[in-house]
Parts: sequence; structure tokens; C-alpha cells
Amino acid sequence: MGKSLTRKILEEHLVTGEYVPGNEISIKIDQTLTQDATGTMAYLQFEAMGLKQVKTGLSVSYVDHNTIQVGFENADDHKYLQTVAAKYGIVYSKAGNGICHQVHLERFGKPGKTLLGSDSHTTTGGGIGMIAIGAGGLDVAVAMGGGEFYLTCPKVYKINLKGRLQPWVSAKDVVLKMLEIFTVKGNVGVIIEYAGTGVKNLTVPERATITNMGAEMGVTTSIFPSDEETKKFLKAQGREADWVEQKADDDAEYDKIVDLDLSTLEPLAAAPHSPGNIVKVSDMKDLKVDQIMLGSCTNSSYREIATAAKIMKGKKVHPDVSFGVAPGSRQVLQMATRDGYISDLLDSGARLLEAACGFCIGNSQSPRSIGVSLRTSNRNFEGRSGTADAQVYLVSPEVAAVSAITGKLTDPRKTGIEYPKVSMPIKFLVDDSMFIFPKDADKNVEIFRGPNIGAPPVNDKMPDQIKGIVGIKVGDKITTDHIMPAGARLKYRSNVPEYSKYVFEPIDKLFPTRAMEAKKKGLHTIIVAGESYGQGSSREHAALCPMYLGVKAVIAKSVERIHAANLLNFGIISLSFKNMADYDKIAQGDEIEIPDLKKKLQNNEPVFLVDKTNNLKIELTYNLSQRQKDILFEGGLLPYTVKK
Ligand code: MIC
Ligand code: SF4
Repeated sequence: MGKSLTRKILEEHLVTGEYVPGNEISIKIDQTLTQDATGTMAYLQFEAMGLKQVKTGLSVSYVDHNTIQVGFENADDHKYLQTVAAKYGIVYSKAGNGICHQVHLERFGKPGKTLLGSDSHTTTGGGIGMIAIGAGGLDVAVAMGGGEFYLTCPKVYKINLKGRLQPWVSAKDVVLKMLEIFTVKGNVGVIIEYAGTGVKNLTVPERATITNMGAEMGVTTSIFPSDEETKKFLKAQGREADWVEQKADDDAEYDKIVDLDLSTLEPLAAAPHSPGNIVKVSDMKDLKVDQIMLGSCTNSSYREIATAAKIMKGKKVHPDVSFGVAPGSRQVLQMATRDGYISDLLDSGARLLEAACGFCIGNSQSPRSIGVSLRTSNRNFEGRSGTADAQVYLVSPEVAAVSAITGKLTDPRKTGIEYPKVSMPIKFLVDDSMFIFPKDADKNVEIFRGPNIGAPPVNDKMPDQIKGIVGIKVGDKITTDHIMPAGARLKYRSNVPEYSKYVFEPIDKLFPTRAMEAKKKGLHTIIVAGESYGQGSSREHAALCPMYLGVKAVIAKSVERIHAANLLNFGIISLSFKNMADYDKIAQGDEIEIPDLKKKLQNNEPVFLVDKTNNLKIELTYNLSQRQKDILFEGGLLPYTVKK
């Protein structure tokens, strides 16, 4: 039997473990990326490892999230990142150069290589034939130090694409369809591989839109083959030499095969408040819209901005709509300016925003109260836009632009507007002057540390037993945006004591105070959660800040992949219920104990939670390798790595 493309690349990078789905394996990482919101902590952790240089083939530090810079904190972080990059041999991409995933695809992504990024949408790199995985900053720091990356050897699903997208239907609709089929939960430990005759009908940026939102499905990553289309893209970026063919064997084995005919798809939207809440745009006829945002790492390539501009040319934005456009990179912005598209958009009444994450992370452009916002981004979690009761729909750039004219969520196929055809550029405008490439002479640069930058707190060793309280009980699908809000709070990323004051802010503002009080009394705090706990971003602060507050365990029906790894990295054990119905028996505030936890893990024995308030004994399960247990015993990956 032949091999999938995933298997070929993983086997080529395999360091430890055997390629058997479900096994823990580790792989060598060729490239890393960080962004400023997760980057400072990642580099502080890298510094704590005491190495002289990064050991990867390429590491890039992007500044794209906190570019609004209200107050000194973000500017301090950027300066810190720039000096660290110079000292340790990292490429630094300045604010204004664009969103990490878009820029990485344009300038650095290489078929057949592995990429680890401290951002969940690192999966975008799958569009160019990489195994590109999102992880917590600490995992990325370890990879920069030359350490391998541990993951569950995946099951591989093949999506057999055929046909071609109809006019007005786009790559966003493909991935929204995928979300309808696979939903946002239950796909942990899976890699999705796109194949079939339809692949050649999708350009690299379109493929990247599809792999980008694999993150929302909770898969480890998604990948496209590297073919003639990939070669064309790389050639147009002046990087033809980086191209190699990458494909699965014809008789490759898969754990599941799903056929998807591109020609049968239609415009879709993800309705509030989940990327998996898929509706047909044609069913949403009279939904009035207040705001439309085109951009984010999902949909901000040259072709998409040009398509929107062609739709808007000679027309006006509806008086009740605020239409913002954020090109994905400086390259996109420069080319769209040169080709007149930005001026067409401005003529129509669109607002030009910076080439950065911006609205997507909720640090600007929050909609009005109960406002309806159409966004081409990838997440519409409740409150993420910065307005608690806003109704955010995720749509394609085509639907966004047409709706900006009509003022309603509109199916573009029925408007009579001519479908704009935009072809891929033969040559992109290449100007790498906003990267700062590391030079030998900079190795002795002094690292800048503003008052916002604090050393990362390190955990104590795991206690023999857990004794304390249920600090909070939450339901299903709690995202990292619930645990550690971004938006205006993001600027505290480099200051854990300060950022910790906002843990669970959208759900229960008093949690940090309760946990801190317990900690002062020498009690541990545990979190009880439902299914898919920790969905969404790779934000390691969703583990780091709870750790700082004294959280020792999360007991959940299930935990999402990246968050589970982050909890482990910060010495918080994830446990599950042997009998799911036991979830209902525990309440917030219960006094609990997990006796002899350490000994039981060591001996592979069952672990019990004793709920002293309700006089109950509940059996808990865990699935940990010896390495993972050792990390927990040491109090987390940083002390474990330093010890090693
Ligand atoms: C996001 O989209 O939520 C982010 C901000 O890019 C995060 C990373 C972060 O928390 O900084 C992500 O997706 O991983
Ligand atoms: Fe930035 Fe949004 Fe992409 Fe996250 S999802 S990297 S915030 S554009």
C-alpha cells in the first residue's frame, strides 16, 4: 500500500516514536514563526533555556497583532522582539509588513518542510504543501532551540476534490462546507489531506484559505499537494528554486475518504457564534448589516482585494454600512495600490485599514451594540469582535463586497452584478525591505525590556495530591477567548500577573480573585469543563495565567489539541470523566481532593476525585506518555527542558 503525503513528510521528519496513528511521535521542525501577541512569551522562554542561537533552518518573528499600540506596552514588546531577533538569529518582520500567515506563504513557505508557529492558523502553510502546525509559544521556543515537536501520530483523511468552483463561489465556501461536514469538534488527532482532480483548479492562496480554517475544525493541520500551481505561485514570488513536487502515492491508504465536488457548492456563511454554525447565504435574505470587514489571514490575498474592488468599482457602500478593508500584507497593499484597486475601493466609500490582524482579534472596529457584522475572518466566537452582543457572520470576500452595496447579507449570484474575473499575477511585487534579516554583527545587541515585560513565572513541582476547590464550572465549547480574552487585554501578554486578572473575564469576572484567595490559603484550584474545552487560538496564556493563579487540574469531558498541550506545558494536568454523567454531580465551590495523584500516575493506577462537599468519589481518566508524566512532575515543559 502506498503512502499519503502527510505520512511521507512526517516520516521524513520523524525523530522518535513509530508511525502508528494514535502513538506519540516527535518530528524535526524546519521553520518556526511567532507573532507579537504570543511571541514575547515564547522568546522569554527561549531566553530562559540559555541557548546562543536558534537552531532551525529559518525562524521568523512577525509583528501583526498588536499594531494599534494604545499605551506604551505594545511598542515596548515590539522593541523587545526586534532586539531578541537580532541577538538570536531570527528574521524580524516589522509592523506594517502584514499578517504572519499571509507573509510567510508569500516569502518563506517551502513545500515538503515542517513549520511550527505560535498561532493556531499556522496551518495556512498547508496550502503550499507544508506540514504546518500551530502550537503554544513554549513548544515553539523548544523547537527554536533545536528540540523536536511532540504530537499524536495522526489519522489522515483524504478529501477527494473534483470539478471547479462556480462563479461567485469561493475557497471560503469550500472550507465552510468542510466545517458543516466535520463540525468544530471531535477532529482531534486528524490531518486532512486534499487531493483529486479538483486540486489543480485552486490557486495557492485559495488552498491557503482552506487550510487556514482547518484550525476551526480542530484538526492538527491540513495539506495540499505541491504541483504546477504551487510552482507558478513560487515563481511569481521569485522563489521558483523553493519548489519541489509533493504528492501522495496513487494507492495511498487513508483512514477516511470524503468526496467533494467543487462545482456543487454555493455561497455559505457561519452564523453567530461558531464557525461551525453553517447556513446558506441564499436563505438569509433580509438580514440587514451594519458592518463589513474584509481581511484577516483567511481572506486577504491580492486576488481577493482585487475581486472586491472590481465588484465595488463605480458603486457605493450602502449608507448604513461601514465597510473596512485590511489587505493581508504589504505586498498585497502595494500591488492593489499600484493597480488602482485601492482607489476603486476608496471611491466606493470603503475604509482602508492597516495590513494586520486588527479587527479580527477585536482590538479595533468593534461593531455597534447588537450590530450585525459580516467578516471574512475565521472566528465569530461570542464577544471576540469586542462587542459582547454583536452578531458576527463569517463569509467570503465576494459575499462581503456585494453585501456592502446592498446593505444586506446577499447571495451575489442573484444581483445581476457581473462576476469579476481576476487572474493570479504572473509576477508579485517583491520588496523585502520591511524584514530585518539577522547579521552576525548584531549578536551582541542589548535586549530591550520595557516595564511591561516580566520574566515568565515558573511553576513548582507537581504536588503529591491536589487539595482545594472547584474554582469554576463551565459548559461545552469554551474557547480560549473565554479563558483569556484578547482585544484590548492583549497588551498585557508580556505581564502575566497583570493579564491573570482577566482569566475567564467574559464568563465570571470574580474567578481570579477567588483563585488567588485560595492560593494564599495554600489551596489548589481546579477547573471543571464540558466538551471541547480550549477551542480556538493557541494562546498559551489560557494555561499560563491559570497556572499563575494556582490551577492544578482541568477536569473536562474533552480538551482541544493545542490547549491540552499548553496545559501540559504549564504543569496543569487534564483529566476526564470515566462516566460523563459525573460532570453533572460537581458544582463550583465544591471542596475537593485528588489523593495520591502523583503516585497513581507513576503506577498507572486509576485516579479519583473526592468531592467532600457532596460526599462523592468520582473516577477520572488520563492518557499520558511517560514523557508527559515527567513534564507534569517537573511542573511544566520549561523546568523539564532546563533540567534535561
Ligand atoms: C487568534 O486568532 O485568536 C490569534 C490571536 O491569532 C491566536 C493567537 C493568540 O492568541 O495570540 C491564535 O489563533 O492562535
Ligand atoms: Fe491574526 Fe485573525 Fe489570523 Fe489570528 S485569525 S492570526 S488574529 S488575522
